[in-house]
Amino acid sequence: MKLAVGNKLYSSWSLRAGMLLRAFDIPFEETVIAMYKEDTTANMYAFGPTGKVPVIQDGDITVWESLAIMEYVADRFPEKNIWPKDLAARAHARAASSEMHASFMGLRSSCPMNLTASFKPKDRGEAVTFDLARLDELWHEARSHFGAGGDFLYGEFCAADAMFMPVVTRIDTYQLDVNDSMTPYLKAMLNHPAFLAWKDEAFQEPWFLPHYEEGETLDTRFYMPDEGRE
Ligand SMILES: N[C@@H](CCC(=O)N[C@@H](CS)C(=O)NCC(=O)O)C(=O)O
Repeated sequence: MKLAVGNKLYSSWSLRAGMLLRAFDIPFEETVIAMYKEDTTANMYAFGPTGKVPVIQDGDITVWESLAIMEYVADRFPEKNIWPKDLAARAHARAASSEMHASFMGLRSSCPMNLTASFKPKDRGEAVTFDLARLDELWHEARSHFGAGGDFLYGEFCAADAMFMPVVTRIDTYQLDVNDSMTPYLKAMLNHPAFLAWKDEAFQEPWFLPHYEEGETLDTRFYMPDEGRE
C-alpha cells in the first residue's frame, strides 16, 4: 500500500490518514509531496484525481478523500477495529467523522495546523468559540456513552480519533481555551505513539511556511525547518 501526503508539519488531512495507518500498524510506503512549490499540483495529480493529498494506492486501487480512505482501510483490514465494533458507537463515530470532514470551518481557517511552534492565546472570534463548544459537546457525548474501554473517544483508538487528531494539535498550538474535561483526551492523543512518530518525521522536514504564522505571536518554537533558518 502506498500513501501520498503533504508536509507533515502543516498538512492536516495528511496527518489523518498517516495517523490511521501508523496507529493500526499497517505497513505502507509513504511519499511526501512538498506543498506550495511550482511542481506541487503536478506531483499530487500523479497520485490522485483531485491534485490533493492524502491518496492511497493499493495495487490498481486508488482512494482519495480522507473519509473514503478511512472506509477503504476498514474494508481492507476487517480484522482491525478501524471503527468501533458496537453498532451504536460505530454510527456515532462515523457521524462525528463526517461532521469533522464537513464542519469546524472557523477553527480550521483561523488556526491552521502547524506543528513547528505554539502561539500566544488571543481572542480568535465567535466562529472559533462556537466550534470549540461543539467539539466539547461532541467529544463529551462520545466519551460518556462509548468511551469507557479506553482513553479515546470510543475507548480504543479508532478512525474518528484519527479524524480529530489535527484539531487536537490546533488546540495545543494556539493554546485554545477548552473545557478541562477534554484534557485527558487531548493528552492521550498528543502522546499516542503514532502521533509521536509522525511528529519525529515532521521535525526532519526542510519546508517552512511563514504565512501559516501571520498575525500570531510566537510562544515557543519547537522546530524550525531549514527554509526558515537565518
Ligand atoms: N477533502 C480532502 C481535502 C484534501 C486537501 O485539501 N489536502 C490539502 C493538503 S492538507 C492539499 O492537498 N492541498 C493541495 C495543495 O496544497 O496544493 C480530503 O478529505 O482528503
